[in-house]
Amino acid sequence: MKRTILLATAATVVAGAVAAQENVVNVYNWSDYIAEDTIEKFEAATGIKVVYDVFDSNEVLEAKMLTGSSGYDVVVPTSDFLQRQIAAGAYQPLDKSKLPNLANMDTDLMAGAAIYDPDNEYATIYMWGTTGIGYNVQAIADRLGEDYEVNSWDLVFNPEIVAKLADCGVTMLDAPTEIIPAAMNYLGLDPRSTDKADFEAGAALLETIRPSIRYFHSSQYINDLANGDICVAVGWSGDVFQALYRAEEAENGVEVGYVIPDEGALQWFDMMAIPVDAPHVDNAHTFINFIMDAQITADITNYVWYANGNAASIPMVDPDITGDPGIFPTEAASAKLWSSKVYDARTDRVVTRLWTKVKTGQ
Ligand code: N2P
Repeated sequence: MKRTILLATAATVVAGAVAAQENVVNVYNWSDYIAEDTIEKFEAATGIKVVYDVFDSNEVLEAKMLTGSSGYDVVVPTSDFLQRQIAAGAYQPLDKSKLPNLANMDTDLMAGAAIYDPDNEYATIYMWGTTGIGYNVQAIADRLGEDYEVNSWDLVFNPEIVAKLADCGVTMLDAPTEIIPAAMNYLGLDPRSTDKADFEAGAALLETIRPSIRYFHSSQYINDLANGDICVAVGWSGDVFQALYRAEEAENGVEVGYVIPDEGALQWFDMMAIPVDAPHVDNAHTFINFIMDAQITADITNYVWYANGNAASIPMVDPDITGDPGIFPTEAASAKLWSSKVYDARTDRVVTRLWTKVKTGQ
């Protein structure tokens, strides 16, 4: 308290200099994406205070990064968005001499991330996952029969099937660059295509099923699935597992499942990066290096049920997690995953316009 007052007074004199000296790191991460004790442990280990904000949309983060002066020191864009933001000059190169824990990272996964960020110059992997289908096991069995196997995008993209589920609540992420390509893939088109006609075809399919969709939102579905308030969510792997776990904890009888459909799904990488105008660059490096500690990353994966890119952490990850094909896909499933593709500004406008149409149902 005393310190805050002191800073506030000094700030009126030399705002910039004081801000630079504040022992703070401003972190902007996805919601439901860190262990309960990570921040506490970081503060205890380093004496640096964490100011932690959350978002649930790459578009929201991107708007802040492209505007600049966000005040954030560490942010976590998905790799395709990262690529476009690097090109726009939104980030500063990592000072790898301050990141000894880079040695813990999985070289294959980092090579994958380097497709978006050559030589991993600007970012390192935080967590990765897939965009698949979360569902309420009993609600599906009640509506489609005990023998119905949930293993296909039919569940949400076949208009007749999804119509049978509309009453129990079907939701989708508000993530146009993930959902439209999933619809394109279902139609047999390349999910990485940037052809306008392909986007239009994907969006047309989404418009067909739109009457069966309760909402488009990227974080609300965790609690709703856990509570049995919805029965299907096109969502992110770890979030669905968090719903499963919350339902188990609540002992409310809701059984949640997650599937990477047989037709394939998006595999994405979320990356830690430092904005070009970050006020606390040293602290940002200290934070990123701390997260890459093997035990700290293992703790995060064990809490949020997302796979990570930290090879040294894997022995400390719960075998139930490393052994779950929904989190660490089998080789056969991996072969069907696609990676996200960066869109140029024009393509992005096409996708945004189509998405607005899908969402509003007009
Ligand atoms: C965590 C969502 C992170 C994954 N709630 C989105 N890339």
